Amino acid sequence: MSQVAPPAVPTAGAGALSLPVSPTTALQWLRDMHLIREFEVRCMQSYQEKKIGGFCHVYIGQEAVAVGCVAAMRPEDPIVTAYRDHGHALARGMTSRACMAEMYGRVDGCAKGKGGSMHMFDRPNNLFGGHGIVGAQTPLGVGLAFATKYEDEVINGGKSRRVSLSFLGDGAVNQGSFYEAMNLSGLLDLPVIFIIENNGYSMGTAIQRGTTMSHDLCIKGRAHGLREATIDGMDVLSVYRDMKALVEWCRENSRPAIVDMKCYRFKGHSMSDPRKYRTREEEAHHESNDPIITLEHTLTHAGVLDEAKLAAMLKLVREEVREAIAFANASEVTPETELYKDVFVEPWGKYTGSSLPEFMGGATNACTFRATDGKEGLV
Ligand SMILES: Cc1ncc(C[n+]2csc(CCOP(=O)(O)OP(=O)(O)O)c2C)c(N)n1
Ligand SMILES: [Mg+2]
Repeated sequence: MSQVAPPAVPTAGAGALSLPVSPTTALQWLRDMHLIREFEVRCMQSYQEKKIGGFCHVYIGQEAVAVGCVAAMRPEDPIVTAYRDHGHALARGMTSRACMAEMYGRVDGCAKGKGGSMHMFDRPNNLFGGHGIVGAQTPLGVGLAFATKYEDEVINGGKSRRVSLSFLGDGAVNQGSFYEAMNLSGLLDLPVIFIIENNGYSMGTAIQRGTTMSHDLCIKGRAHGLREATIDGMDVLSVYRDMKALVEWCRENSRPAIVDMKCYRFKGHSMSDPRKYRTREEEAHHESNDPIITLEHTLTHAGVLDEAKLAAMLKLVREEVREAIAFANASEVTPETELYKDVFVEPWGKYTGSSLPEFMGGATNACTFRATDGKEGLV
C-alpha cells in the first residue's frame, strides 16, 4: 500500500481547439453523442406513449461524460454505473436494438427485458450494469478491480493491466458504501476510478443543500489517498484527455482515483419531474453549454465538419434509432415463464423453502440451534 497520496492530475481548461485524436475518431464521438441524444429523446416519447414502463432516467446533457470516458479506456476495462445508464451502454458498444428492446421489456433486450431502463448489462462489452440502489455499484467497482487484479497477477502471474470505472451520481457520495469502497481500494491498491457525475442535483436536492464541501468532491477521496482530477464533463475533448491520463496512471501504478466530473442534466430527474426546484433561467444557462454543440463548433473550426456532413450523420442516427424502435416493437413481450430465470445463481441447489440449502438436507425444514444454556435442539 502506498503511504503518500500522489499529486493530482493537472486539468487543462475546457474548449481546447487542437484535436487530441484523429478527425475520424472525433467525428465518431460526435456521432455517438448524437446517437445517445436521439435515443433518449425517443425514449421520452415512447415513455409518454406507455411503450416503456417503470422508471426511466435520461442522460441528455451528460453525453460527453460517457463517450469521453469510454474512449479513454480499453475494451477489456470493466465499467459499472448507476441507473442513468443508457448512455454508458450505447457508448460501450451495446446495439441500439438491444438497448431499446430492453427499455420496452422485450425478449431481445440486453437482459431479456427483465431489467429495463435501470439495468443495462452487457457482458461481452464489459458493462456490469445499471444499478438502482444509489451508491450500491461503488463496492461492485472495487470488486471488479479486485477480480481483474487477482486474475492478472495471481492466476496469470503477470502485471495488473486492467482499470475499472465505477460511475456514481453526486447524490451517491453521501452513501456509507462509497466510503467503504474508497477505503478498500486505497488499502488494497486497486486500479479503480470513481467517477462522480456531478450534475448538481440528487433528484430535487441541489448539491450544496445535501453535501459538505460540494465545490470540490475530490476532497471525499483525499482521506483514502486517492489520486484526483476535476474535469469539465461538458467538453468531450477535455473528458478524453484528462481521463486518458488518469486511466493510464491507474493502470501503470495499480492505484485508485476519484473524479469530480462537472456536468448538468438538461431534463428532469426522471420522467415525472416538474423541475420546480430550479429556474428555467438556470437551465437555459447550462443548455447554452451543450456538449454536442461545443464539439460541432470545434470540429467545424478544425475543418473536419460541415453542414452536409452533419446532416448526413444526423440522418443515419435517426434511422438507426427509428429502426431500433421498430425492432423493439416487433420483439416478443418477455413472458412470465422468464421471470425467475437467470435471476439467482443456485450453487447449493434449488431453494427448498427451508433455512438449509438442499445439499445439507434443506427439505427437512429443520435446523439445529444452540440455546443459551449450551444445549443443542431442533427447530
Ligand atoms: C439507497 C437509495 N436511497 C434512495 C434512493 C432514491 N433515489 C433514486 S435516485 C436518487 C438521487 C440520486 O442522485 P445522484 O446520485 O446525483 O444521481 P443522478 O440522478 O443525478 O444521476 C435517489 C435519492 C435509491 N434509489 N437508493
Ligand atoms: Mg446528480
